[in-house]
Amino acid sequence: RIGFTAFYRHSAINDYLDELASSYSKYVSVETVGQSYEGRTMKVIRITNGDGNPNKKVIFVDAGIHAREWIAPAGALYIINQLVENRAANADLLKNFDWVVLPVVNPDGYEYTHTSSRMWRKTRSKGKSCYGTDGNRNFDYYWGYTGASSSECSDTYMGTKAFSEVETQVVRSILQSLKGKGVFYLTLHSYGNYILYPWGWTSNLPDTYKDLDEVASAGASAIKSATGGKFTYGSSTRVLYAAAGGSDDYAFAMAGFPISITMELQGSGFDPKPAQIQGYVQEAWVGIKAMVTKVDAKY
Ligand code: 0X9
Ligand code: ZN
Repeated sequence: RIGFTAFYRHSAINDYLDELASSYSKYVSVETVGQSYEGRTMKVIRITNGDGNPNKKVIFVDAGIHAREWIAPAGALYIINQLVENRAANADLLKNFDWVVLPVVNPDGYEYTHTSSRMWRKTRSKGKSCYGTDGNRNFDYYWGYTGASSSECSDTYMGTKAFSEVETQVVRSILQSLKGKGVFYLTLHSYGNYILYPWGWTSNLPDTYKDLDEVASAGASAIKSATGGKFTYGSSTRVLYAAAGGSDDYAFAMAGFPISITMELQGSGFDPKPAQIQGYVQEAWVGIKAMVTKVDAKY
């Protein structure tokens, strides 16, 4: 039904979620959480172990806020595939957590990279002279403070106001709805092999950076032992660059997620060959499992 040797279109991704909900109704439910600017249906899948406990901590994963980063939605699908279709092997990851996954935050941009312009990054909302806002500069925490552009045509355009985009509003609602239960927010991007934690808006470290660092480090070392792959981890400003208005800072500061991680999957570009998908998403999954195990021990 699903494989990891091709990239899927948005409608095929939605179909996969719906198929899982009907085949595994004891464990899985799918909910429509909004419509994109161009009207595409945005769906989240909620995965449980079926024990009926409504009070579990929640892990929220999203991907594809940047349109061209195709390996990120593939990584989200792999997570879903493993948690549902390889449930027995991953029982530990569902014992104390429910998982909520939004595999494509920016479906309009994602489709646009399939049909028109492979390197598109932003949403597709219409501006005065250009299209699109960088979703990962559009969250309301130090919005526009640094590393974001106020020029509409820039690839890192911050938008007309915080949460100007319907797609970032959807992520905000999910994050806010999980307040108090959400312990781990993971947002998948590519590329470059990074495991990043707040802050993105300042080079200062959060008070609890040791917890973040332990989780990130667990992810990186698990990958290192499994594949030899090297992931750099640290605060996103310190190891990458300063950029405010990201979803990770928002989840951490404004929605109470004690662990908030941006993972930049492997690759030497935005366009891995289909034959590389499986290896890259499997490697990410090794790191994610290790991070979740650490989160489980802490919260
Ligand atoms: O710049 C970004 O949004 C991310 N890198 S990417 O190459 N995928 O565009 C990094 C985001 C890190 N987090 C924050 N700066 N808040
Ligand atoms: Zn990105």
